[in-house]
Amino acid sequence: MSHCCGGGQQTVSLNVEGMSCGHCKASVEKAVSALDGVSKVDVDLAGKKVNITYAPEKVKPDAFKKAITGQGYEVV
Ligand SMILES: [Cu+2]
Repeated sequence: MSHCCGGGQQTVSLNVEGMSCGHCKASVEKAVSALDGVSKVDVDLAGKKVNITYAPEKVKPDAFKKAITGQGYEVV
């Protein structure tokens, strides 16, 4: 089975502590969007949330947590 334009996208919302400015936002977005299967990363600084759209057959939410903690932020 194959799709020409990516079926089965999923979205997850993570609560992340420690993001305080545009630089933090950019670091998190860059680290997560570098993962294979991630199509969209949306950081909400005020809400301390990171919304990620991804292909579940390619990447698991565990990888997002690792990428974010690897940048020095805490996933709660
Ligand atoms: Cu910052």
